[in-house]
Amino acid sequence: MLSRTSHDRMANAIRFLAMDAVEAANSGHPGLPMGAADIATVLFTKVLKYDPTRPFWPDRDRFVLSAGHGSMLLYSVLHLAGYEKVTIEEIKRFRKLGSLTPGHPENFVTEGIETTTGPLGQGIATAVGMAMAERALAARFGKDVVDHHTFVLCSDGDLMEGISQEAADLAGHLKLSKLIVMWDDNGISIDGATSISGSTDQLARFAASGWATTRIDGHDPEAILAALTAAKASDRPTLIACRTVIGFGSPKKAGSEKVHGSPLGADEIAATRAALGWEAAPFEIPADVLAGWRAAGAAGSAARAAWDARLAAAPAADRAEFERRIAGTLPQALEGAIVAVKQKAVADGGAVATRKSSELVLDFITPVVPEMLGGSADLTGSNNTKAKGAKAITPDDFAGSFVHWGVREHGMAAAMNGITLHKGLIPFSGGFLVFSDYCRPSIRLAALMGERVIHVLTHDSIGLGEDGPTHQPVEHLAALRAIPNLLVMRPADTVETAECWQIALEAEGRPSALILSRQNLPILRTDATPENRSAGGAYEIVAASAKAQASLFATGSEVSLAVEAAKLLEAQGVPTRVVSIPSFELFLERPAAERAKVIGDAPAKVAVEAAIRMGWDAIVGSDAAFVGMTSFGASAPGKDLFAHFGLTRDKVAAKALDQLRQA
Ligand SMILES: Cc1ncc(C[n+]2csc(CCOP(=O)(O)OP(=O)(O)O)c2C)c(N)n1
Repeated sequence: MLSRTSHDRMANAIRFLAMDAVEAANSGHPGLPMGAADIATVLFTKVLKYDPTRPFWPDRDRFVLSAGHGSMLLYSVLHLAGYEKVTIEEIKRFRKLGSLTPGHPENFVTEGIETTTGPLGQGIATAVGMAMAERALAARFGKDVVDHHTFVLCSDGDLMEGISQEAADLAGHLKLSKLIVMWDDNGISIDGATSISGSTDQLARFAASGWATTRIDGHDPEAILAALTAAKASDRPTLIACRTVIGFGSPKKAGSEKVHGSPLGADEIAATRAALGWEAAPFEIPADVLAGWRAAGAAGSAARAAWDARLAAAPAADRAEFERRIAGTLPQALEGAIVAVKQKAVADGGAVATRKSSELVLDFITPVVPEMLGGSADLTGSNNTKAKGAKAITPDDFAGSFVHWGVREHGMAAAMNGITLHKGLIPFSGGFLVFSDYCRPSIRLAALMGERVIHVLTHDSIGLGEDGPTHQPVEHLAALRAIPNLLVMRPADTVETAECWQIALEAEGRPSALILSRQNLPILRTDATPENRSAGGAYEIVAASAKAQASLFATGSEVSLAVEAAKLLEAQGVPTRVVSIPSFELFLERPAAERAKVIGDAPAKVAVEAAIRMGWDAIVGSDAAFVGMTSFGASAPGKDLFAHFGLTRDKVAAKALDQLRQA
């Protein structure tokens, strides 16, 4: 047991690194690191299982700083504990361009950071996914290989966000007993005391969702250790309310919102040095303190070495499979399964909704890609994301491959990020496209982090019909296409759906959204070969009978509409080609010359998509005509709506003829 003096000095090292780095950057958030330094010190010196020399050791405990604004807490701890890359120079470069110490923690920048946080509420919900992944992988590979905890430090703001309720609800229901949340209960947010905007009994709220809860003095190391020890033994997830003082140690600013998000100023830092008895200069760590920290960091290597030995002793096939999954490499059999779906689709013929096509794809690929973990936000029968034979995960049995997320789109999307960040599983969800808005903050983070999560978003346009405009996406395709690094794919038939699934799975460094129809669509592609024609983002799906006078461009359900319009135009003597564009992003990433070839030089160009035009000009040019939506939809059968809003073969053909006349 550390003496109280040693503990205090180790915690003060965090406080001064944070204070001095924020001062040097002239921006940042010193209040949280100063207030939560005792919690972090106990966690990282006595409880957390980690090895700074192996930041990606698969069975390390995960630590998520949900309150990302407190990033200097993490950087200080990583530096002190001995993460090699987080040098004192990097701490001095806090918030500078290209540093390993950005304003908010970014896992893809700094080793030792488990997830990117900053948008409040995301971290706690992402951690739920990490804890789920741990359970699922332990069920598959056994406790010798997978047995770790997930710790979260969250703030008042994290708990004010609605997503925290979805996270709490999921974790409580699933009995994620290895999830431990420490709440930095300082009663202060940016506007002042939290009591000006809320009065929830957070412990009662979490208890109601099935959590163990406790309240401690967050500056008492023994109480912190006792609470964490009890939490590890609990059969439920645990919330520890740690009562702390924001900006602890600052004579004038402690306990006030003034220390939340601005530098303390030279005078106040000097006063804090005096108050805490800290004589070291900025960015200097007294030798005894650094030695204490480094010893704590080094202590984890024994557990890591023991784990290495256990993995080495595991049956060879299990070990190879575990390593493959952690590396994120796909099984070779995937390609064959994709071709098999295409062959079946072509042989069956007939019209199928792409959500059903997707289900068929899943029936073929999930048996050969066992790391896929599906789910739906209470729309399983509508999203068709449950493959044949897939078993649901239950609180007591995580051997399944499907998650009933409940009506919790946001919590689902954040937890999916945690599942993929954990490594070993590829999460895919089910939801309605219109409710992708509810997932958006988490999808955005997945795109920023470059994580392979796959969102299956069905009921993709007015084509869904009677449910009406509340359920009919109009602007959502454009909104999703606006997110950098997100692959938005809208396949036109079963063959394209299979190809888009293959692309999504192979896109290791980016999330995907598969946009699927509720209504049946005819099969257009009859080539069932290993070639993935969707991979280029756009391709000519129907050639013109002679030099093309018109090019029609469409995605998803409107490709068949364009094909009908092309027939009409051909019958009127206008050679017409059709280009299917399953993905804007993949198309726009191709060289300009290749794109120009696909777009072609026909004098008439018409794009058609049952959505707003935004985004299309970059593909077809602002001179092209567009047939789509300019308003919300309406409640009626889908076919009637297509006619009502002018998404018809005749209208598309007429637009092409108009263009030819003007040419
Ligand atoms: C979703 C979201 N909304 C708003 C913010 C801006 N913001 C950063 S910290 C914060 C609240 C600070 O209060 P608290 O969470 O208690 O942190 P503390 O003051 O204790 O450091 C807000 C509103 C954010 N980061 N994320």
